[in-house]
Amino acid sequence: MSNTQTQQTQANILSAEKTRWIYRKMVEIRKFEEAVIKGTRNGSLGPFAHTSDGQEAVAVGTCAHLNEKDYITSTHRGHGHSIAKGGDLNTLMAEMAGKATGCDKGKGGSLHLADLTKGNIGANGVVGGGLPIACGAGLTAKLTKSGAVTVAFFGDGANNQGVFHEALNLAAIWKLPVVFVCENNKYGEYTWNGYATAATKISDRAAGYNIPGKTINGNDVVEVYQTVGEAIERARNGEGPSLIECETFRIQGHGISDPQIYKTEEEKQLHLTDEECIKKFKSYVTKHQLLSDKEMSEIDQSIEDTVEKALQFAINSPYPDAKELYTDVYVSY
Ligand SMILES: Cc1ncc(C[n+]2csc(CCOP(=O)(O)OP(=O)(O)O)c2C)c(N)n1
Ligand SMILES: [Mg+2]
Repeated sequence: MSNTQTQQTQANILSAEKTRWIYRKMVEIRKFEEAVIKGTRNGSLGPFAHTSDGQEAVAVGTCAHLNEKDYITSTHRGHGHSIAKGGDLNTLMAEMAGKATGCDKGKGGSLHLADLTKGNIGANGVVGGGLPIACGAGLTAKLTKSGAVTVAFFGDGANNQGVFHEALNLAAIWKLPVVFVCENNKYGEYTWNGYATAATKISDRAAGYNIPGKTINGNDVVEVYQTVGEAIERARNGEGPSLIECETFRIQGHGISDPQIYKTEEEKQLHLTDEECIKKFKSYVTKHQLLSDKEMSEIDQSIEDTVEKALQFAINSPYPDAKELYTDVYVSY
Protein backbone atom coordinates (compact mmCIF):
# COMPACT_ATOMS: atom_id res chain seq x y z
CA MET A 1 0.00 0.00 0.00
CA SER A 2 1.39 3.43 -0.90
CA ASN A 3 1.83 6.17 1.69
CA THR A 4 -1.09 8.11 0.26
CA GLN A 5 -3.32 5.02 0.39
CA THR A 6 -2.31 4.32 4.01
CA GLN A 7 -3.12 7.91 4.91
CA GLN A 8 -6.51 7.65 3.24
CA THR A 9 -7.31 4.41 5.10
CA GLN A 10 -6.22 6.03 8.35
CA ALA A 11 -8.42 9.03 7.67
CA ASN A 12 -11.41 6.74 7.11
CA ILE A 13 -11.22 5.19 10.57
CA LEU A 14 -13.23 8.01 12.09
CA SER A 15 -16.35 9.60 10.63
CA ALA A 16 -16.58 13.42 10.74
CA GLU A 17 -19.16 13.12 13.51
CA LYS A 18 -17.04 10.73 15.57
CA THR A 19 -13.96 12.91 15.14
CA ARG A 20 -15.77 15.94 16.55
CA TRP A 21 -17.27 13.89 19.37
CA ILE A 22 -13.87 12.50 20.35
CA TYR A 23 -12.16 15.88 20.27
CA ARG A 24 -14.99 17.53 22.22
CA LYS A 25 -15.08 14.83 24.91
CA MET A 26 -11.32 14.83 25.44
CA VAL A 27 -11.29 18.59 25.86
CA GLU A 28 -14.38 18.46 28.10
CA ILE A 29 -12.60 16.04 30.42
CA ARG A 30 -9.39 18.09 30.47
CA LYS A 31 -11.18 21.37 31.23
CA PHE A 32 -13.48 19.70 33.75
CA GLU A 33 -10.45 18.29 35.59
CA GLU A 34 -8.68 21.65 35.51
CA ALA A 35 -11.76 23.21 37.11
CA VAL A 36 -11.90 20.41 39.70
CA ILE A 37 -8.25 21.00 40.61
CA LYS A 38 -8.85 24.73 40.99
CA GLY A 39 -12.16 24.34 42.83
CA THR A 40 -10.78 21.71 45.20
CA ARG A 41 -7.72 23.78 46.00
CA ASN A 42 -9.70 26.96 46.68
CA GLY A 43 -12.35 25.16 48.73
CA SER A 44 -15.37 25.67 46.47
CA LEU A 45 -15.68 21.92 45.69
CA GLY A 46 -15.05 18.85 47.85
CA PRO A 47 -11.96 18.35 50.01
CA PHE A 48 -10.13 15.91 47.76
CA ALA A 49 -10.09 14.48 44.21
CA HIS A 50 -8.16 12.08 41.98
CA THR A 51 -8.19 13.56 38.51
CA SER A 52 -7.83 11.81 35.18
CA ASP A 53 -6.16 14.55 33.12
CA GLY A 54 -3.64 12.96 30.78
CA GLN A 55 -5.68 9.73 30.50
CA GLU A 56 -8.56 11.12 28.40
CA ALA A 57 -7.81 8.97 25.34
CA VAL A 58 -8.63 5.73 27.17
CA ALA A 59 -12.05 6.83 28.43
CA VAL A 60 -13.03 8.55 25.19
CA GLY A 61 -11.67 6.02 22.68
CA THR A 62 -13.54 3.31 24.60
CA CYS A 63 -16.86 5.04 25.28
CA ALA A 64 -17.03 6.13 21.62
CA HIS A 65 -18.33 2.58 20.99
CA LEU A 66 -20.86 2.41 23.80
CA ASN A 67 -24.55 3.22 23.64
CA GLU A 68 -27.06 4.23 26.33
CA LYS A 69 -27.83 0.59 27.20
CA ASP A 70 -24.18 -0.31 27.77
CA TYR A 71 -22.55 -0.13 31.18
CA ILE A 72 -19.26 0.96 32.62
CA THR A 73 -17.71 0.38 36.01
CA SER A 74 -15.10 2.86 37.05
CA THR A 75 -12.41 3.61 39.62
CA HIS A 76 -11.49 6.26 42.18
CA ARG A 77 -10.17 8.19 39.13
CA GLY A 78 -13.52 8.22 37.39
CA HIS A 79 -14.48 11.74 36.28
CA GLY A 80 -13.28 11.14 32.72
CA HIS A 81 -15.16 7.84 32.42
CA SER A 82 -18.36 9.56 33.57
CA ILE A 83 -18.02 12.37 31.04
CA ALA A 84 -17.14 10.01 28.19
CA LYS A 85 -20.21 7.86 29.04
CA GLY A 86 -22.44 10.89 28.51
CA GLY A 87 -22.62 12.48 31.96
CA ASP A 88 -23.95 16.00 32.20
CA LEU A 89 -21.24 18.45 33.29
CA ASN A 90 -23.56 20.42 35.62
CA THR A 91 -24.71 17.43 37.64
CA LEU A 92 -21.21 15.91 37.65
CA MET A 93 -19.66 19.13 38.92
CA ALA A 94 -22.40 19.51 41.54
CA GLU A 95 -21.55 15.99 42.69
CA MET A 96 -17.92 17.13 43.13
CA ALA A 97 -19.24 19.71 45.58
CA GLY A 98 -21.55 17.26 47.39
CA LYS A 99 -24.60 19.25 46.36
CA ALA A 100 -28.24 18.11 46.15
CA THR A 101 -28.27 18.75 42.38
CA GLY A 102 -25.44 16.27 41.83
CA CYS A 103 -26.03 13.08 39.84
CA ASP A 104 -25.96 11.15 43.14
CA LYS A 105 -27.69 13.93 45.09
CA GLY A 106 -24.35 14.80 46.65
CA LYS A 107 -23.84 11.42 48.32
CA GLY A 108 -21.22 10.03 45.96
CA GLY A 109 -18.74 12.86 45.53
CA SER A 110 -15.64 12.43 43.40
CA LEU A 111 -14.67 9.03 44.76
CA HIS A 112 -18.02 7.23 44.58
CA LEU A 113 -19.40 8.87 41.48
CA ALA A 114 -22.16 6.92 39.76
CA ASP A 115 -24.52 8.09 37.04
CA LEU A 116 -27.12 5.38 36.69
CA THR A 117 -29.18 7.17 34.04
CA LYS A 118 -26.12 6.98 31.77
CA GLY A 119 -25.20 3.37 32.46
CA ASN A 120 -22.34 4.36 34.72
CA ILE A 121 -22.77 1.95 37.59
CA GLY A 122 -20.09 3.48 39.63
CA ALA A 123 -16.67 4.60 40.60
CA ASN A 124 -15.24 2.62 43.46
CA GLY A 125 -13.07 3.49 46.43
CA VAL A 126 -12.01 -0.16 46.67
CA VAL A 127 -9.21 -0.81 44.19
CA GLY A 128 -10.43 -3.54 41.82
CA GLY A 129 -13.96 -3.30 43.24
CA GLY A 130 -15.56 -2.53 39.89
CA LEU A 131 -14.32 -5.72 38.21
CA PRO A 132 -16.74 -8.26 39.76
CA ILE A 133 -19.57 -5.71 39.53
CA ALA A 134 -18.90 -5.59 35.77
CA CYS A 135 -19.27 -9.39 35.70
CA GLY A 136 -22.66 -9.00 37.40
CA ALA A 137 -23.79 -6.48 34.79
CA GLY A 138 -22.41 -8.78 32.09
CA LEU A 139 -24.31 -11.76 33.46
CA THR A 140 -27.54 -9.74 33.54
CA ALA A 141 -27.02 -8.72 29.91
CA LYS A 142 -26.33 -12.30 28.92
CA LEU A 143 -29.35 -13.77 30.73
CA THR A 144 -31.76 -11.06 29.58
CA LYS A 145 -30.25 -11.02 26.05
CA SER A 146 -30.23 -7.23 26.22
CA GLY A 147 -27.22 -6.95 23.93
CA ALA A 148 -25.49 -4.62 26.41
CA VAL A 149 -21.73 -4.65 26.80
CA THR A 150 -20.02 -3.68 30.06
CA VAL A 151 -16.60 -2.08 30.16
CA ALA A 152 -14.68 -2.39 33.41
CA PHE A 153 -12.08 0.38 33.69
CA PHE A 154 -9.36 -0.30 36.23
CA GLY A 155 -5.82 0.81 37.05
CA ASP A 156 -2.55 -1.10 36.94
CA GLY A 157 -2.67 -1.25 40.75
CA ALA A 158 -5.82 -3.38 40.57
CA ASN A 159 -4.17 -6.12 38.50
CA ASN A 160 -2.51 -7.56 41.59
CA GLN A 161 -5.74 -7.78 43.54
CA GLY A 162 -7.22 -11.28 43.86
CA VAL A 163 -10.54 -9.98 42.63
CA PHE A 164 -9.01 -9.10 39.24
CA HIS A 165 -8.17 -12.77 38.66
CA GLU A 166 -11.53 -13.99 39.94
CA ALA A 167 -13.39 -11.56 37.68
CA LEU A 168 -11.41 -12.48 34.56
CA ASN A 169 -11.84 -16.17 35.23
CA LEU A 170 -15.58 -15.85 35.79
CA ALA A 171 -16.07 -13.66 32.73
CA ALA A 172 -14.10 -16.17 30.65
CA ILE A 173 -15.88 -19.36 31.74
CA TRP A 174 -19.30 -17.74 31.37
CA LYS A 175 -18.28 -15.90 28.15
CA LEU A 176 -19.63 -12.65 29.53
CA PRO A 177 -19.95 -9.55 27.32
CA VAL A 178 -17.38 -7.65 29.38
CA VAL A 179 -14.27 -5.78 28.23
CA PHE A 180 -11.57 -5.19 30.84
CA VAL A 181 -9.78 -1.92 30.08
CA CYS A 182 -6.67 -1.33 32.15
CA GLU A 183 -5.39 2.22 32.45
CA ASN A 184 -1.74 1.54 33.09
CA ASN A 185 -0.48 4.93 34.24
CA LYS A 186 2.57 3.14 35.73
CA TYR A 187 1.76 3.98 39.34
CA GLY A 188 -0.48 2.70 42.12
CA GLU A 189 -0.46 5.69 44.44
CA TYR A 190 3.31 6.31 44.75
CA THR A 191 4.53 2.83 43.79
CA TRP A 192 5.91 2.15 40.31
CA ASN A 193 4.07 -0.70 38.60
CA GLY A 194 7.32 -2.46 37.59
CA TYR A 195 8.09 -2.84 41.27
CA ALA A 196 4.68 -4.25 42.11
CA THR A 197 3.73 -6.45 39.14
CA ALA A 198 5.56 -9.67 38.24
CA ALA A 199 4.13 -9.88 34.70
CA THR A 200 6.05 -8.01 31.99
CA LYS A 201 2.80 -6.85 30.49
CA ILE A 202 -0.50 -6.75 32.32
CA SER A 203 -2.17 -7.98 29.13
CA ASP A 204 -0.08 -11.19 29.36
CA ARG A 205 -2.35 -12.18 32.22
CA ALA A 206 -5.19 -12.70 29.73
CA ALA A 207 -3.49 -15.91 28.57
CA GLY A 208 -4.14 -17.49 31.98
CA TYR A 209 -7.85 -17.10 31.33
CA ASN A 210 -7.82 -18.05 27.68
CA ILE A 211 -9.05 -14.66 26.50
CA PRO A 212 -7.47 -12.15 24.10
CA GLY A 213 -5.06 -9.67 25.68
CA LYS A 214 -3.36 -6.70 24.06
CA THR A 215 -1.16 -3.80 25.18
CA ILE A 216 -1.57 -0.55 23.29
CA ASN A 217 -0.58 3.11 23.42
CA GLY A 218 -3.28 4.57 25.64
CA ASN A 219 -2.26 8.11 24.70
CA ASP A 220 -3.34 7.47 21.13
CA VAL A 221 -7.11 7.79 21.07
CA VAL A 222 -7.32 6.34 17.55
CA GLU A 223 -5.46 3.21 18.63
CA VAL A 224 -7.73 2.88 21.68
CA TYR A 225 -10.77 3.42 19.46
CA GLN A 226 -9.68 0.66 17.08
CA THR A 227 -8.45 -1.95 19.55
CA VAL A 228 -11.09 -1.56 22.25
CA GLY A 229 -13.68 -1.27 19.47
CA GLU A 230 -12.75 -4.76 18.25
CA ALA A 231 -13.00 -6.13 21.79
CA ILE A 232 -16.41 -4.52 22.30
CA GLU A 233 -17.66 -5.94 19.02
CA ARG A 234 -16.42 -9.36 20.06
CA ALA A 235 -18.26 -9.08 23.38
CA ARG A 236 -21.41 -7.88 21.63
CA ASN A 237 -21.29 -10.85 19.27
CA GLY A 238 -21.28 -13.29 22.18
CA GLU A 239 -17.59 -14.19 21.82
CA GLY A 240 -16.73 -13.28 25.42
CA PRO A 241 -14.37 -10.96 27.28
CA SER A 242 -11.00 -9.40 26.41
CA LEU A 243 -8.32 -7.58 28.34
CA ILE A 244 -6.85 -4.41 26.85
CA GLU A 245 -3.97 -2.68 28.61
CA CYS A 246 -3.66 1.00 27.69
CA GLU A 247 -0.29 2.50 28.58
CA THR A 248 -0.70 6.11 29.61
CA PHE A 249 0.30 8.62 32.28
CA ARG A 250 -1.44 10.83 34.75
CA ILE A 251 -0.53 14.53 34.66
CA GLN A 252 -1.27 15.08 38.35
CA GLY A 253 -0.06 13.05 41.26
CA HIS A 254 -2.18 10.32 42.80
CA GLY A 255 -4.47 12.96 44.28
CA ILE A 256 -4.24 16.65 43.63
CA SER A 257 -2.15 17.32 46.74
CA ASP A 258 0.60 14.86 45.74
CA PRO A 259 3.90 16.66 44.81
CA GLN A 260 5.09 13.57 42.84
CA ILE A 261 8.56 13.42 44.34
CA TYR A 262 8.84 9.77 43.31
CA LYS A 263 8.71 10.55 39.55
CA THR A 264 11.72 11.31 37.37
CA GLU A 265 11.95 14.75 35.77
CA GLU A 266 11.33 13.10 32.40
CA GLU A 267 8.08 11.55 33.63
CA LYS A 268 6.95 14.86 35.07
CA GLN A 269 7.43 16.47 31.65
CA LEU A 270 5.49 13.85 29.65
CA HIS A 271 2.47 16.10 29.22
CA LEU A 272 4.68 18.60 27.36
CA THR A 273 5.70 16.02 24.76
CA ASP A 274 3.94 14.74 21.63
CA GLU A 275 2.67 11.82 23.74
CA GLU A 276 0.14 14.10 25.46
CA CYS A 277 -3.14 12.67 24.20
CA ILE A 278 -4.98 15.81 23.09
CA LYS A 279 -1.90 17.13 21.29
CA LYS A 280 -1.50 13.71 19.67
CA PHE A 281 -5.11 13.71 18.43
CA LYS A 282 -4.77 17.30 17.20
CA SER A 283 -1.78 16.28 15.06
CA TYR A 284 -3.77 13.32 13.73
CA VAL A 285 -6.83 15.35 12.75
CA THR A 286 -4.65 18.06 11.21
CA LYS A 287 -2.61 15.55 9.22
CA HIS A 288 -5.77 13.90 7.88
CA GLN A 289 -7.61 17.20 7.46
CA LEU A 290 -10.47 16.07 9.69
CA LEU A 291 -10.78 19.27 11.73
CA SER A 292 -9.35 22.74 11.17
CA ASP A 293 -7.55 24.82 13.82
CA LYS A 294 -10.50 27.20 13.76
CA GLU A 295 -13.02 24.43 14.43
CA MET A 296 -10.91 23.10 17.29
CA SER A 297 -10.52 26.50 18.93
CA GLU A 298 -14.28 27.10 18.65
CA ILE A 299 -14.88 23.79 20.42
CA ASP A 300 -12.29 24.73 23.07
CA GLN A 301 -14.01 28.04 23.72
CA SER A 302 -17.50 26.60 23.97
CA ILE A 303 -16.27 23.98 26.46
CA GLU A 304 -14.49 26.64 28.49
CA ASP A 305 -17.87 28.40 28.87
CA THR A 306 -19.79 25.19 29.63
CA VAL A 307 -17.33 24.15 32.33
CA GLU A 308 -17.37 27.60 33.92
CA LYS A 309 -21.19 27.46 33.99
CA ALA A 310 -21.03 23.97 35.52
CA LEU A 311 -18.72 25.25 38.24
CA GLN A 312 -21.05 28.15 39.03
CA PHE A 313 -24.03 25.74 39.00
CA ALA A 314 -22.24 23.54 41.53
CA ILE A 315 -21.21 26.43 43.75
CA ASN A 316 -24.70 27.97 43.74
CA SER A 317 -26.59 24.70 44.34
CA PRO A 318 -27.84 23.81 47.84
CA TYR A 319 -26.45 21.04 50.02
CA PRO A 320 -28.79 18.06 50.54
CA ASP A 321 -31.22 18.39 53.41
CA ALA A 322 -30.25 16.53 56.60
CA LYS A 323 -33.40 14.41 56.31
CA GLU A 324 -31.99 12.97 53.06
CA LEU A 325 -29.22 11.26 55.01
CA TYR A 326 -30.70 7.76 54.84
CA THR A 327 -32.59 7.94 51.53
CA ASP A 328 -31.12 6.04 48.56
CA VAL A 329 -28.62 4.36 50.86
CA TYR A 330 -30.26 0.93 51.06
CA VAL A 331 -32.55 -0.66 48.49
CA SER A 332 -35.89 -1.82 49.87
CA TYR A 333 -37.51 -4.93 48.43
C1 LIG B 1 -8.44 -2.70 48.19
C2 LIG B 1 -7.72 -1.40 48.33
N1 LIG B 1 -6.42 -1.39 48.65
C3 LIG B 1 -5.74 -0.20 48.77
C4 LIG B 1 -6.40 0.98 48.58
C5 LIG B 1 -5.63 2.30 48.67
N2 LIG B 1 -5.45 2.83 47.31
C6 LIG B 1 -6.27 3.77 46.82
S1 LIG B 1 -5.90 4.16 45.24
C7 LIG B 1 -4.61 3.08 45.21
C8 LIG B 1 -3.76 2.92 43.98
C9 LIG B 1 -4.50 2.40 42.82
O1 LIG B 1 -3.66 2.37 41.71
P1 LIG B 1 -4.22 2.05 40.30
O2 LIG B 1 -5.15 0.91 40.36
O3 LIG B 1 -3.04 1.91 39.40
O4 LIG B 1 -5.08 3.33 39.90
P2 LIG B 1 -4.58 4.83 39.62
O5 LIG B 1 -4.65 5.56 40.94
O6 LIG B 1 -3.20 4.78 39.11
O7 LIG B 1 -5.55 5.36 38.65
C10 LIG B 1 -4.50 2.41 46.41
C11 LIG B 1 -3.48 1.40 46.70
C12 LIG B 1 -7.77 0.93 48.27
N3 LIG B 1 -8.47 2.04 48.07
N4 LIG B 1 -8.41 -0.27 48.12
MG1 LIG C 1 -2.12 3.29 38.23
